[in-house]
Amino acid sequence: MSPYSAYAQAITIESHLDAGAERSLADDVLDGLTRPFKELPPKHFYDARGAELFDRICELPEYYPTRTERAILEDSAEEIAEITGAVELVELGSGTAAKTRVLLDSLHAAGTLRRYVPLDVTEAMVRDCARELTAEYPGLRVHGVIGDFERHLDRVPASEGPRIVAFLGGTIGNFPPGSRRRFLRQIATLLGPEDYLLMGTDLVKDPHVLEAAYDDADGVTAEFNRNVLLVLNRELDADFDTADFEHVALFDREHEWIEMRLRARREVIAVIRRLDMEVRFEAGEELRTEISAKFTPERLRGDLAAAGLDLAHWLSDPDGLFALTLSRAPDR
Ligand code: AVJ
Repeated sequence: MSPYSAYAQAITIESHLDAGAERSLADDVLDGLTRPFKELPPKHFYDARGAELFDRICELPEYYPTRTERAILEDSAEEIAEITGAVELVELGSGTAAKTRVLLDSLHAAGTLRRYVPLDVTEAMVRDCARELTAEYPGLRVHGVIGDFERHLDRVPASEGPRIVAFLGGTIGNFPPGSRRRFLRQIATLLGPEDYLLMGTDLVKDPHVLEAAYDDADGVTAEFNRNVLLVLNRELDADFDTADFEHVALFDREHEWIEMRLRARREVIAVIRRLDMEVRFEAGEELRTEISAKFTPERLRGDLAAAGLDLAHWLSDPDGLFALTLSRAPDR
């Protein structure tokens, strides 16, 4: 048997991308740009250029979440393997699975690891990481699910033993409070009595530190923010000029979340041909493009509890910038 066929057997990939994905951008634009307070959901940032800019953000000195989460993972991967005894790792929004390798290493070393289940919208990411990881970890099977974690959680295969469902990076912060709890409840349906949710959350801290993380000196985040307009230009045949919009990032102390906005520098009338619509911005008018919630332990515990989850282990860095938590679904 050639090594190629050995790897091929170790890999299963299923795709659930359909016309629904494109409809969601059109629907979100129709819905979000006709409101009195204009808004677009952050998931549309991530075309190829947006993903590249996000990777650059993760390397910025001001953007502490990525490196801090990785450091916590490195410090506690062994403990996580011990606590969970997981035979499989399900990862929501797996991307390049860079941080995941730290976990896979410790589960592999503990001798329990059998399967990795990445779920991501980017087909190439799922296929590439399936190929790489089956080669890196002998005996590992990868069951990749190409889909949107907001729509396709029900496509995650039934578990084969104790599992970790990982939702890393602090992406839970992109959900406003109501849908955050709804989404956590959906995640809870993936957890049996032996399973854990491993979630990364950014923590409340000095607003200056937070605002710098979303408004870096090199302007990478500003470019990432404006890139969503280029997505509209390409996908919906719109005619936005990114130079007409200023990047705004501010910490909302009441809601404890970062907001990113695009503020019109002058009156802007944009045409979105594919939707047969015109959008008008007054000078100074803002479009909200992202919220990124920051957590206190109390609030996180409350959100998890509202989803029927028990926060069992709190793992953080010495400066308390970021937290990884392990939560369980008590017997239902
Ligand atoms: C990928 C959602 C975790 O909120 O920090 C980074 C996205 N936006 N800089 C975040 C982001 C601006 C990031 N998440």
